Amino acid sequence: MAYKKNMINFLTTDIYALTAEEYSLGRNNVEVVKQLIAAGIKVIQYREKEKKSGQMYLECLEIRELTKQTGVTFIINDHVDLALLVDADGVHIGQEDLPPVKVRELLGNDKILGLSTHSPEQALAAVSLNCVDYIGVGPIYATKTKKDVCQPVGISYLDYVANNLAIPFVAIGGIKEHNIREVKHHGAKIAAMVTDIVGASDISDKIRSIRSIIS
Ligand code: 3NM
Repeated sequence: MAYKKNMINFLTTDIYALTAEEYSLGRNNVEVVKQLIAAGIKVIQYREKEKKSGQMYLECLEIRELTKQTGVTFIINDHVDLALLVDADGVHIGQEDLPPVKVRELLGNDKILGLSTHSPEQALAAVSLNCVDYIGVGPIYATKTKKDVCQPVGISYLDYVANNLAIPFVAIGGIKEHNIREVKHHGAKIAAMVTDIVGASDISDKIRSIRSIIS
């Protein structure tokens, strides 16, 4: 599948940051996004499992405005309706969400569609659908952030994807400053991170410090 124009940030970024207000030390999602953008993050996913859709809509509208002004790619977790309403750049879904082909029908061809995968079989299935732009590969390490996720699949699954598949992928799950070097070493160009970043007292310092390790 040819890469879309709005995949450029994806193909050139190092860190993919996700929101998680409960771990954000009292800062709200919008404040965290402002700090992520100020720190030079180019791809941000809004991930919110607790809030009502009305509140999520208002937050996403604000985040869309901030990301549009700064050329940051804005992906919304799960909620295709929200992504369409605020004109986000794309949607990220999990294995138990609507079938990717159906989500693609709703999204149209210009928006990015990401799919979480947790095994070689799921990765191969994602590729064969021919409608998914990138896959999540994880959880690489143990994580408490995703409540329903399987046991860590470890570095071996990352190796499999890095060595066998051509689809863009992001490594995710338990990735932190102290282990990101290993993830990069095993072929992940993009590391998706939640708590290590949004839970940092100084988000900018944290990102600088992660980048000094992987650059
Ligand atoms: N998806 P943290 S693991 C949102 O394996 C998510 O698909 C995963 O959070 C997957 O960086 C995960 O705090 C949580 O460990 C990642």
